[in-house]
Amino acid sequence: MRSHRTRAAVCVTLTACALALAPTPATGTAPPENAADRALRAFLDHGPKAAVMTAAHRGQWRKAPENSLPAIRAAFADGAEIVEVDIQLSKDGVPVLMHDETLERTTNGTGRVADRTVAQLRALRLRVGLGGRQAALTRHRVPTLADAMKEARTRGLVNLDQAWREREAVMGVLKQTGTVRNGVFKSRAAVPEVRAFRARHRDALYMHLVDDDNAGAVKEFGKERPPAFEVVFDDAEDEVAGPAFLKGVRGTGRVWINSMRDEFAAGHTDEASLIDPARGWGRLIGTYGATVIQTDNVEALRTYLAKGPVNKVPPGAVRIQGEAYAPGKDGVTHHDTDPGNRGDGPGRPGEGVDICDHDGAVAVCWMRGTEWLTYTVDVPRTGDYTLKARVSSPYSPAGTYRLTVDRGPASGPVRVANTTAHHAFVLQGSGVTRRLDRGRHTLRISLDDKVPQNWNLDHLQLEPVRR
Ligand SMILES: [Ca+2]
Ligand SMILES: [Ca+2]
Ligand SMILES: [Ca+2]
Repeated sequence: MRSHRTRAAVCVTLTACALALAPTPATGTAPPENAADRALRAFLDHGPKAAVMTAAHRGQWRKAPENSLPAIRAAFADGAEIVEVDIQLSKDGVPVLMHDETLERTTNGTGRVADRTVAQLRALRLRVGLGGRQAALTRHRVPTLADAMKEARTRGLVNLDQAWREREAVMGVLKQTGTVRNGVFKSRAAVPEVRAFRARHRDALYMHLVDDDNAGAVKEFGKERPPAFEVVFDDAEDEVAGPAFLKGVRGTGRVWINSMRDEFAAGHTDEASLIDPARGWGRLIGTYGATVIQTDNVEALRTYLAKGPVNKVPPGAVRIQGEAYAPGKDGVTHHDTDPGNRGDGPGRPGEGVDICDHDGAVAVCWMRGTEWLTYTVDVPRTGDYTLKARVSSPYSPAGTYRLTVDRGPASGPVRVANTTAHHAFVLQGSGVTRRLDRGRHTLRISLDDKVPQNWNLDHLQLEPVRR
C-alpha cells in the first residue's frame, strides 16, 4: 500500500491533505504517524480543543547557531512542532538559511549573501547563538533550504520567513525534497497575489500576516482563507487584537502570535512569561486565543503548556533582581559612573543606576568599570551557597565582577561570557561559593576597572550547594 507521504503528496487541497493523513479504515495497516504528520494534522486543526503549538524562532539558537541544521534538530527534539527559518537567495539562485542580507553577524564571511555562490556560502562557518561580530565561530555551516527541509521531513513543519519574494524558487526546493507538506509560506502581500500563488500550488501551506494596516485581508480571502493567520499587534487597542476580530480568525484557522519582542504582542513576551506566564503566554492564549506561539524559549514554553509554572526559583535558593539593589545614596549602597538612568527601564528618580527593559526583562544595563551594587538577601537556612547571575552581552570579553558577602574578602574576578545579544539572557555560574548562616546578608557586586565592561544583569541567584 501507499505510504502517508505518497497519499499526502497527491492531495490537492488542505482538507484533502488532512483527510489523506488519517489512517485508512479499509486496510487498517497504515504506517504509524511520524512527528511531521502529527504537526501537519495539528496545524490544520482549528477546533475548540486544538492544542497550542510551539514555533521555534530561527531554530533552537540557545543550543546551536540560529538558522542552522543543529538548531532545527534541537528545536524539534525540545518539542517544537514548527521551526521558523529565514531565507535568502545565493548569487546562483539557491535558497539558503540566513536572516540578514549580509554575512557579518552570523558567519565569518563579509558582504552580501546575494553576491556569493552557494559553494562560497557553504564554505563559511556560523557563529554561535544569535551571532554578532564578537561571537565565537562554530564548525557548523550555512545550510541550503534543501538541507533544512530534509531535516524537517519526518520531524515537523518549517515556517518559511522572508521567502515570499522567492516563493517559486522555494516551492521548487520543497517539491524536489518531497517536503511540500512541511513548508509553511507566509506573507502580508495583497490578497490577489496570494490567491494567485495558492491557485498555482494547491498543495502549498500558507499563513497570512495581519496587523492594523491590513486587517481587512481576513475577510477579503472569503471562503479561501488560509489555515492560519499571524497576528501582530504592538498595542492592545489595535483592531487585530480585539475579541471580535480574533474570534473570527480563530473560527476558521490557527491564531499565530509571536512572543519574542514587545512590539509583536503588546508586551506579552517570553521574558514577561518567565516572570509570570499570566503576563505572557497565558495571556496570549486566554485573552487573544493564540493557538501557535512563536518563541525564543522553546523549552520553557513547552514546560508551561504541559505543566504550568516555569522558571521557578530552585528549592532552597534565593533570587534577587538586579534592579532591586539596596535603597540609598550613590557611594553608600551603589555607585554608577554617570548621572541619571541611560536605560529605557524603570530607574529610580534622581539615581544614576542604569535600568533597561529588554522585552520584559528588567535589568541593570550600561554597566561600567568601578560601578558597584549591594543587595540585601535573606538566606532561608544555614549552608553553602553558590552565586549565579542571569546576564547578557554581545561582547567578548563582556566584563568581570567580584562578589563580596558582608564584611568578607572580595572573590576573584568572575568572567561574564558573551551571550550573543543584549536580549539573550543566560544564567551563568560564578564558581564562587560561600558558607552563609540563616538570616540577613549583604551581597556586593563590583565591576573591575581597566577591563572592558559591557553587560546586563537581570538577576542574581544564590543556590544551595549539595554535598
Ligand atoms: Ca547612569
Ligand atoms: Ca552605569
Ligand atoms: Ca530583573
